[in-house]
Amino acid sequence: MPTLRKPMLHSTIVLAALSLTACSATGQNSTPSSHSSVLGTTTFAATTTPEPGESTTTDETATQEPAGSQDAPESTTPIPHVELKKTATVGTQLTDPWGIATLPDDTFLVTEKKTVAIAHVTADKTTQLTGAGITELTNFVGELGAESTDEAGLYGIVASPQFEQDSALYVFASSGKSSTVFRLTLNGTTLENPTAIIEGLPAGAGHNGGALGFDNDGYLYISTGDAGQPHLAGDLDSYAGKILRIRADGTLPTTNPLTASAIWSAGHQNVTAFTWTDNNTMLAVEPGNTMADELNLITSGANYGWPDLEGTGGANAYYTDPILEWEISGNRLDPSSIVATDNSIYIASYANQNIHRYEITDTGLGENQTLLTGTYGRLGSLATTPTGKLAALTAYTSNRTAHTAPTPSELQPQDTQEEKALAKKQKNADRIHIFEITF
Ligand SMILES: [Ca+2]
Repeated sequence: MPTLRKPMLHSTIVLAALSLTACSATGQNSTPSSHSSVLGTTTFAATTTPEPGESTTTDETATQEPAGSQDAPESTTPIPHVELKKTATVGTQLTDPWGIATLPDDTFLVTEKKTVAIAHVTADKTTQLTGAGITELTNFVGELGAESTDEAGLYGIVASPQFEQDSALYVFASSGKSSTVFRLTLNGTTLENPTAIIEGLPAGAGHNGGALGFDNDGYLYISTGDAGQPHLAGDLDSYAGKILRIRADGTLPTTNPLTASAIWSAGHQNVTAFTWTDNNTMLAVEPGNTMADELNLITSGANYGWPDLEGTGGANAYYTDPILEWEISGNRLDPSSIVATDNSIYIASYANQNIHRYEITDTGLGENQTLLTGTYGRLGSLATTPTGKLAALTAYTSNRTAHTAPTPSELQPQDTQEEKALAKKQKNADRIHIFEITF
């Protein structure tokens, strides 16, 4: 059995992210008044893999910092607040949308989870893709999913970093028994050349992960949930409850922490989304079980605690603490998505039906600004556009976190007043809302 040793860096990296001292090399003014030039000098450590025996520098003051409650990171200056000015709402007749990918021409591809469909959404129309790729996805979900649960279907979608050259897309599909990531090519309105680049991923009646994304170096990351078997999250012979890292062609990088394994990090219950800052720092969100929702800074070889631990408590032991957490018994977040742009991170919240923004400051993360509260109902996947806008998928009916509500057309006479109110509220649901970020 492979061993995922506690990396020497894995706890200090998290703390360094909240340390002022680690970024003083540029002599940058600590006033984060501009959003345009700070990302490259944030204190987030680059997510490089430490070599065996590599020495680490521990900042003594940093180790005194609390590293995990929502109000722990202190900002020395108020953050410049932003406004999200809606510029468009696109995407009609989407059914249970889950994943969103932005293409270089400023259009979107959206996965429809349960209908096993992919829609191309432009400013003026929504087109359902056809072709051998859709057939393959349908066969995979359908054949294996004969006994499937609501968790079978399509999840994350991401465009190749070289999309303009290779027209390639990556889609996470789950049958409820197992999951596969397919590579496909887009040709007009057809999806062609389906190829499984990693398959046999654990899946179950819930917690099937499904996030996909490329880091700034072109590696593909995949989140898998614990598939309803929490102990597997810490089992390094299982791909359940992990973040995986592979090359775009499906082969294994030589720089992963385990030999002959796609595992990049362990101890996750169900990472719903991840993103990278401009300096390639990886951040991931995952809803908790009974204790705490988490924002984690993901580093090679780290274990984030599930199922032994939720929230803080592991930084001095085997596990890596979150850099932010939200108590489930208090004001939980139930995070559905995260993107980093313009020197900020934006986290979509199912529970609060809003977006929480944190500026990336010299000291790590700044204050929290909440946006869109109560305006659009539950928010699903977020994406950034080539022109710097923020796109938010309102996926009110998604079973992504088991928060379901009927659409207006699904209402039955016996439905409660609460359900009717929910249905009315989601008139904006199952759309992509596009926002200009103004400072
Ligand atoms: Ca954790």
